[in-house]
Amino acid sequence: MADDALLTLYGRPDSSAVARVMWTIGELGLPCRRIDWGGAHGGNDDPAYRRLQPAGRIPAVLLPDGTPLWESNAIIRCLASLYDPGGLIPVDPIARAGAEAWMDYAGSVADAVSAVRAAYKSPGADKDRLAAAIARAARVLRVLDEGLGGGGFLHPSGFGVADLANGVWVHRWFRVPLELPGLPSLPALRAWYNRLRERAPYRTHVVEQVSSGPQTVG
Ligand SMILES: N[C@@H](CCC(=O)N[C@@H](CS)C(=O)NCC(=O)O)C(=O)O
Repeated sequence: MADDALLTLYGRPDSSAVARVMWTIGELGLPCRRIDWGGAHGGNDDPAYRRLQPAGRIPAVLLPDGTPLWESNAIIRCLASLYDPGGLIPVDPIARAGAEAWMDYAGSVADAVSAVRAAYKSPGADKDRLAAAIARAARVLRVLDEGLGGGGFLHPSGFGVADLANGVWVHRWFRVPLELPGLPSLPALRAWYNRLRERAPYRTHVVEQVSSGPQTVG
């Protein structure tokens, strides 16, 4: 590799998991070569790729020394720890666990937002299924809304891994069609989303890549 500070990422840019890792790399200002992989590009089952990413999913990342990383949140934690300890990720174990709790909670956010998207995109969009999915998402997202309180970011130490793990799903949430019935009011979450949108790496890797086309019901 010509540039020994270069990261390599395998993955298509419109994947939510790829987007949050690219966003992290952008926040860290690290040079990165992204190779289109997965989706229409294929390659997931190449034996050489499976050695980097045992599940055949995207993304996979190679550190400058060739060490492979997989699972987006593990990659985010590792890059933050290597390149910005005490910044994007707390060093103190208790503070770190607090930030990582929000990272783990992103799994619940992903499931809830995905269920709403699947319900409104399904042909004929079943009203009961949609109402149940929206009610569940409202409960899950209210935890973020209340966690954010008056402002700032998800973890008291400031912008970091907690935000990086959740930001793509909240973007997807605020892209759902406004005509869906029963959408909750989430003022603190909306304000946080607006603060994220002020960050150039978020706009480049999340807003412009993920769910960027029209979102329609049915
Ligand atoms: N938990 C994994 C999820 C990885 C995953 O499911 N990625 C999806 C895209 S978001 C994927 O590989 N889909 C198949 C493909 O795009 O080829 C992570 O966060 O890295």
